[in-house]
Amino acid sequence: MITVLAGGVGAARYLTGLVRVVPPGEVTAIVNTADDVTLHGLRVCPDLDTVAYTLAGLVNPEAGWGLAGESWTVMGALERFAGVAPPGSQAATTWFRLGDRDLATHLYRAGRLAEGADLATVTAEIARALGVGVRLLPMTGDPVETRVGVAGEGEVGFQDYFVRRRHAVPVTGVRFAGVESARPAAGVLEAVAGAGVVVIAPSNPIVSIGPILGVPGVRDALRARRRSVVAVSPIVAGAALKGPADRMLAELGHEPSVVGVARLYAEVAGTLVVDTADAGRAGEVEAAGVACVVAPTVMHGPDEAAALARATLAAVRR
Ligand code: FO1
Repeated sequence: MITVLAGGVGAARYLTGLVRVVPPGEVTAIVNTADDVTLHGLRVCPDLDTVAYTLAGLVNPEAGWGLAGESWTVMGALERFAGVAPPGSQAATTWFRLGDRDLATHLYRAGRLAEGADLATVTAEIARALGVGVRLLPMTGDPVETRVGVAGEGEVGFQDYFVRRRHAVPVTGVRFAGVESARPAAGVLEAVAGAGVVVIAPSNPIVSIGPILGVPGVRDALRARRRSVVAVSPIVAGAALKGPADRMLAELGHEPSVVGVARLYAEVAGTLVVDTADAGRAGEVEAAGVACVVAPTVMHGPDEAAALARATLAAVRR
């Protein structure tokens, strides 16, 4: 069994490579839910859906999220209420784009949650419906919400920072509201303790992997088997391949480099895989107490993702 701690796009790409190397049924993905947002009475789970859609081969390949071949009729029709929604109301929100087919996923999830099903159960149903063989586990079924301090504006929700502001504003702080009292979803701690290898996928260390590590019990379970936990750096030559990870690291006082990532993960991961562009920094990664493996980590397509998955597994089985 291989367990992968996963955020959104980078993790989803990595997983498409991993399932070419090992049978999907041997993979469990523990997915971040702190990006989740309740909108239009629906519980939207961006990272769970991005992983599910990507593994199902249904994701919009340009965006990395949402469904390919999507239509936007409902969003267009919702615009007509923008003029009457009172200040502060989210009911006519269209800056967070929910496609017509994507909405079906949110309708199903909201309906099942309203019937009393827990998020892990509903996630398994959605994965089964989409033909996803990897076991998808939310990190928790309890409400955890990433709150981002934005310079000069106070604290905003994650999607407000990431989408509405296009993460083009410096962050002054990040916290995961509710994480202290969140219970790991059923199977999460067992998936960490029982796996042959645990992989921390190339996701944003602060807002994608950070919340998962914050769920009580997860950090300890990883630390207990640190030697067979391997992380893949999402930072290559000081930059993030997608999203604000590099800027967030710097804005929050970490070095935006493989060394900064190594220091963040040193307590829970014994090995860090860095891109060939960062081969020269391997010594500093090792000085941070983390074994360093150099391999191509930029995944343009499934072949490179599979090669990275192989290198990651080899790094631990050394
Ligand atoms: N990202 C955007 O940049 N713009 C959007 O309108 C948007 C809508 C959206 C809807 C559903 C979903 O599952 C993801 C969506 N995302 C959108 C991506 C999302 O903000 C990110 O995937 C994660 O939250 C960060 O990993």
